Amino acid sequence: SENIPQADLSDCEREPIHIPGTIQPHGFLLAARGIDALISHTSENSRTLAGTGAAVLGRTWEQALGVSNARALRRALDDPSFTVNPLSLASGWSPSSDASPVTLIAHTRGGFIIVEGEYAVDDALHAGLEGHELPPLLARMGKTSSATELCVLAAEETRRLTAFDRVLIYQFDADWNGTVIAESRNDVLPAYLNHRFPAFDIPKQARDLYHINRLRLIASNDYQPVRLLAVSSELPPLDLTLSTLRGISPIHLEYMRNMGTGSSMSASIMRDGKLWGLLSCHGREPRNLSFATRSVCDLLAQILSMQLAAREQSDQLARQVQLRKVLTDLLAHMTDAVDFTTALDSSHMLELTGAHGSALVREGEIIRYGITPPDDAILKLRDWVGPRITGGLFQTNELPFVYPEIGDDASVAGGLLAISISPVEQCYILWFRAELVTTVLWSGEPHKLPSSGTDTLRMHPRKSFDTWKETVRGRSSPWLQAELEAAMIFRSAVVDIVLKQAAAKSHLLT
Ligand code: BLA
Repeated sequence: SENIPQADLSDCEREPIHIPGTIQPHGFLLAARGIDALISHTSENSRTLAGTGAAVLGRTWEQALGVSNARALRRALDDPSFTVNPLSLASGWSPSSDASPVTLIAHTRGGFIIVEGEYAVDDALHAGLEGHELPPLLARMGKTSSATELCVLAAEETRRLTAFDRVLIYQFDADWNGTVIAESRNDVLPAYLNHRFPAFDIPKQARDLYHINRLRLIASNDYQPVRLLAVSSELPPLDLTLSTLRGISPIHLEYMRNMGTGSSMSASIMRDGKLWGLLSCHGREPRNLSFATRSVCDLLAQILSMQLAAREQSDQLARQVQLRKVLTDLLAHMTDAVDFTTALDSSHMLELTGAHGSALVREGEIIRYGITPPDDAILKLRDWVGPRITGGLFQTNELPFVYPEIGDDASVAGGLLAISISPVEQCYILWFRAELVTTVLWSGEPHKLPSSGTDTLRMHPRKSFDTWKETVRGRSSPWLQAELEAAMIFRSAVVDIVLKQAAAKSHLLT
């Protein structure tokens, strides 16, 4: 009936995934307000020297972990470098001879000390990245000839280290859709290379969390969640943002089952303090990795992010140098010319910004270079763009979206870069870039939103990940920073010349 509230996509963003009240079962958790405080939270499955499960509540750290581990924890908390990062206290420690060895990992969050005991995993066999292997790996990464090749190498290296079936480098766009830009895989799981996944696959609060905690492991997609117990029901739920065992959103576990991924690990790739992408690993079967191996993957993601940033910077610099040369040539011709427009030749004009066409408009007069819309369309466009020029420049790489009147001329004017020389004389220079028609391979149809189904009030992830092709029109390649800069430098030179010529003219007249 219409009175039943329907779940919708905004519910996804409301799920408080940092306080799930559960952990994954490949370890246990203890928490207390301080090093001298009594244990206030524990997972139902905990095994300590002070007993198991609820029996640990109200005990001291010494009683639960033993004197030497408690001392190590105290030392770690006193160390100023110990802030929020997980810290390995003891490897292979066990509360008793019949219990499995655990690795203790500690952090502080929301006024609590949280210690997680992860059951030890012996993955040393494939986790072969030793310190001495790092320099040659870095050198190999540095020698790759493109960003894509660099990402492929990082994916391959991560797969070698983790023995996952598939490793993807997943890059977010401005709308938080993600595209798989590199992939390393065996034949166990399907290929997703070049596929784009809609933003709602990873809701905002999850992306925010991955900002703070750069790595997460989901050891199995159908594990039995372990509940957290507290000494008092009045205590607020424990914030597991930085926990390594945090219980995973049931919606995401369903997503993984739909996709056929039994286990997953992803590391955040950051850029300038923002989430740029994910280094994302999948196994068809459940898979657990040691803290040490996970740390190496985190390190790889960070190295990748730095190398991508460095590469982007050097690409920008190279483009800048290229454009400076064009600019120098143009300016040299212009200073000798009586009227600067006679110095503008087609090849320099187009090279200056990497355009396919350009037009100089002065009053009703138009000089065209390369491939442009016809004169009447240029004049109309000039009238439209004039008032939109701020700080001397206007640019878009999706002109048909902001100026639908461009109509069929969009094929030669998907992108527009415009500078004003003299608004009084109605003098402008426009550069055009041809429309770039591209095909986006979506994994599943993006317009078909996930549904709440009929039986429940919560959202369900989509079931189909079949490729769905979308043809994208009306856009050009984006104008690069160096190209916008070149246009601005050119503009100030022309403005200068025009002013000087005007002054000379008025001098002659008087
Ligand atoms: C989390 N969704 C995630 C994560 C990924 C994806 C990578 C991070 C956790 C992880 O590493 O597994 C999505 N997984 C992908 C994508 C691929 C993949 C794109 O393998 C491509 C190959 N998900 C939905 C809907 C909702 C949703 C409709 O499809 C909400 C109603 C939620 N996704 C969701 C939530 C999380 C998530 C809540 C956080 C899980 C957690 O950390 O607890």
